[in-house]
Amino acid sequence: MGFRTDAIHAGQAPDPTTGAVSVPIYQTSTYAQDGLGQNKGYEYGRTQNPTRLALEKSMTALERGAGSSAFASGMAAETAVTQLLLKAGDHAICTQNVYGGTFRLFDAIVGRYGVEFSYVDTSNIGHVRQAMRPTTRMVFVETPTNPLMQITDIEAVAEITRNEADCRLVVDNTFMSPYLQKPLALGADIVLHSTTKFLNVHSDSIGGIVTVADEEDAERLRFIQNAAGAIMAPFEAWLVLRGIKTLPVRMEAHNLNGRTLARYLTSKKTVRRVYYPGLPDHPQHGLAKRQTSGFGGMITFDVGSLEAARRILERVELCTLGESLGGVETLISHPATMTHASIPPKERERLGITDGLIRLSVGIEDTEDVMSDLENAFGD
Ligand code: P1T
Repeated sequence: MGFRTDAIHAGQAPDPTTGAVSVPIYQTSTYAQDGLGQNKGYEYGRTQNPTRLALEKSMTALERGAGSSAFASGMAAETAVTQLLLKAGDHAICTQNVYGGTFRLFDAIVGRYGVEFSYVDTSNIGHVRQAMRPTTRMVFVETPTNPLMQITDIEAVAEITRNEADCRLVVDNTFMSPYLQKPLALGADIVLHSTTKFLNVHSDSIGGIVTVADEEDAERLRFIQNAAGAIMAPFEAWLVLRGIKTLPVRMEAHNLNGRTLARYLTSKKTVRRVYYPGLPDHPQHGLAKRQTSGFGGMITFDVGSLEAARRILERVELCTLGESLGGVETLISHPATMTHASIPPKERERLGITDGLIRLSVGIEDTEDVMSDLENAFGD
């Protein structure tokens, strides 16, 4: 089936009991069993839930994988991936300007269990090759990166990881969604999302999901999901299922608005630099064109100083100042003090996450309204 058909139907068949076209929210902690060892495939809510299962089937179809497991947040999904792939003595490579929470998880938690991380500019394939060690078990790539919108060539990294025993390529696909980018088709082994963003879209739930290419990984991940227990709740799964149905049409709208606003921002005197893969002067514009079927709605721009950024962030009215992204509403944020505050200031400076950086998650409102809100906030 085509992507748009799968977005509506995969995993979301009418309920066999009642015919309900919306997958019911199975709000239950346990299931009545017919006898000892006899059940309908459902024993306990942490282990199996039909609403969660529907979402997992939907995402397996959309990412073209072998299986998926849904978690309580994007961070819980990432934690499960580290539990799947890493143990003491292993080495892992991670894209250097990832979401601050990802860095915090690897640096402050997983690192304490005897796993060593190298933070690498994965948009430079030579750097990835150089960082590989015989003990490297995971290459974690975020593309585009949050917030600097750097693109990593997934196929080229897969070429490297494929030749290494037991090394998996993991792609955080949160910024693109499976509509715009399909990492497994490009050779990645594992793809994950914070479903909190484009998949859920209405900014009313927190969740995460992991889809894997390999059947054994899928089984092991289900084991981890049950054993460690950071499951997605049935209501959240239902909200994400609802969001997914309109993912294709929304991503087209984010895309269109993103391109228009990125071009507008390049025309502003106050804006020193615009980071958007859809602009011809983006260093990896060609790669983005090849690897994705659209550039999405995430734009980062630099206005030179904290004061200039503060002025704009405090003057916007339609754009909502807040963390998160991928909602129908335009969200505006300040990475240095918000999403990336957990990265030490020196490291932020080295990465280019300056105090003048503003991140825009372009929603699907009328573009002219968002533009005029920004125009008022710039005040020039
Ligand atoms: O917030 P949570 O659902 O746990 O997802 C974490 C996460 C993982 N990966 C990426 C690329 C992300 O952007 C995030 C969360 N990001 C934000 C909250 C933000 O405003 O950037």
